[in-house]
Amino acid sequence: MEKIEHIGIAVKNLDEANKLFAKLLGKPHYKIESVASEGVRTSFFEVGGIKIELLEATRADSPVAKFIEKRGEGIHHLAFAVQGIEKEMDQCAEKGFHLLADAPKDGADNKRIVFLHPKYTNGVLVEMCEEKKN
Ligand code: CMX
Repeated sequence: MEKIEHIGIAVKNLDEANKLFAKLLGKPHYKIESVASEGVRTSFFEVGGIKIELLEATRADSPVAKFIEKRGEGIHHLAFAVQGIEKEMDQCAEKGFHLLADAPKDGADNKRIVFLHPKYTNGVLVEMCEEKKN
């Protein structure tokens, strides 16, 4: 793992949360992007080289909708930048972590992403992400 790439925060209403975080951070979000496969609409803020990703569910069976229903709004995941995501996945599996997919998927912000089950990481949903090479 190279560095924290972003912190994901589950919100009920992205437009309202964008206003609130802009007030808190003193600058607006720099982009909004939907990821249909994950059932989310996201927005990004940047603070000191780290991104904050706000996540709003776009359908009832989205992981974010389930999360908010069970636990309310709040920190949803911690994402680490990696180089060579397949190799990192193999190493995590060897170390006993539980990968939530067999292969990386396309995520927001031009990334390939994979998640580790929070049950095996002290209740924290961990994402590994790698910039897509275009
Ligand atoms: N952080 C910590 N714990 C979480 C969690 C999260 N984000 N999401 C779910 N859990 C916990 C639940 O609270 C529940 O705990 P208990 O068993 O103690 O009650 C347990 O995990 C199972 O939760 P569930 O609601 O029954 O949900 P599922 O088992 O169906 O799914 C998970 C859980 C993590 C496998 C699923 O949410 C997942 O695949 N997440 C990865 C994908 C994702 O989150 N995508 C959205 C973001 C996309 C993006 O960033 O672009």
